[in-house]
Amino acid sequence: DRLPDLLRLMPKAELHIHIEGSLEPELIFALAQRNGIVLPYASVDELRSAYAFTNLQSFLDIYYAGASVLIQEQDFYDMAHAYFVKAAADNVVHAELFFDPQTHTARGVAIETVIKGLHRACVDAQAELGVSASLILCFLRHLSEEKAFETLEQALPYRDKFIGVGLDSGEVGNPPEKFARVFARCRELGLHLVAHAGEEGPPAYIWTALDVLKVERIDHGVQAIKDPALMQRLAQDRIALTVCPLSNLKLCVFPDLAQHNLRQLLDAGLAITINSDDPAYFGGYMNDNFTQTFAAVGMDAEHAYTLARNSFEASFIDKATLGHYI
Ligand code: ES4
Ligand code: ZN
Repeated sequence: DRLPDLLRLMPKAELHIHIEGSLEPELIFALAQRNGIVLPYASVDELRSAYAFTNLQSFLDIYYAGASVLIQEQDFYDMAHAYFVKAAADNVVHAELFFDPQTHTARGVAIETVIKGLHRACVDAQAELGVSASLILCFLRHLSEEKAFETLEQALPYRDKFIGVGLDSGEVGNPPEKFARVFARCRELGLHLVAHAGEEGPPAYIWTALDVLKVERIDHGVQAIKDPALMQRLAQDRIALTVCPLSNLKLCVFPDLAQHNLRQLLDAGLAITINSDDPAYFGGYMNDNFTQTFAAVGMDAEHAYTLARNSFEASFIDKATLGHYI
């Protein structure tokens, strides 16, 4: 069976990766030691054994705790560099990385430290690994829109170092329209716009992400299947969904991978992509997501080709460069 080899070897783009979610337990411990931080876990194995999640919030609690070891610019560089090495090994040739500045500024880390470390890793990824990479700044939706505006202000001196903004963290109770004004401002600034919607939240959140925030892609979006009119809208406008199968499995959005709806969404003509979300926490990088999902839902080489092409078409790569990939 040559399908797993095709999945591993085909060039692909990753459009949904929280860089703080690529922090492996070993690196968490190494950075804690480097920065003199005492973790509430005795060992790497003890930390990893805490990775048993029941929903999004149970994961976010441990994900924000893990990110607390990131202090210096070099810490952010080392985290992103480790991700790019894994991405290159999976034949990811382009990646758009989410980062959560508020997770760090709330602890007294300057946004300059965050952005400079991550951006330098993106520059080196191209030179050393042939991976093109850009950054997308995410606002934490459990915090206020006022806090999002403050974060945008702090980031604007580094406007040339990120290509867009997104919306992440706890979804239910924090609908996209809570961030209508700050997204309108980002749109005026010429930033690309994306938002998590329909991961745990209802189809209504996908509608308002599109119609109020005017996002170009939906992160997750798997709950769209409950709303036929929304399915039609997503198909007609070629709105990409950045789906993360192993994430959905680990956060109990689906009871097992065989019941994931990705194949139904793809066969309905939606612009589906496969992504890793938080690979250090969900047990797999890009090729793990591809091989396990294909085995579970029974897709073929044509699905593989469509998913790879979708990943480039849904990316924010400029039109001229896109022609090198598709
Ligand atoms: C996230 Cl899986 C997921 N959902 C929402 N926000 C997030 N931040 C990091 N991972
Ligand atoms: Zn995500």
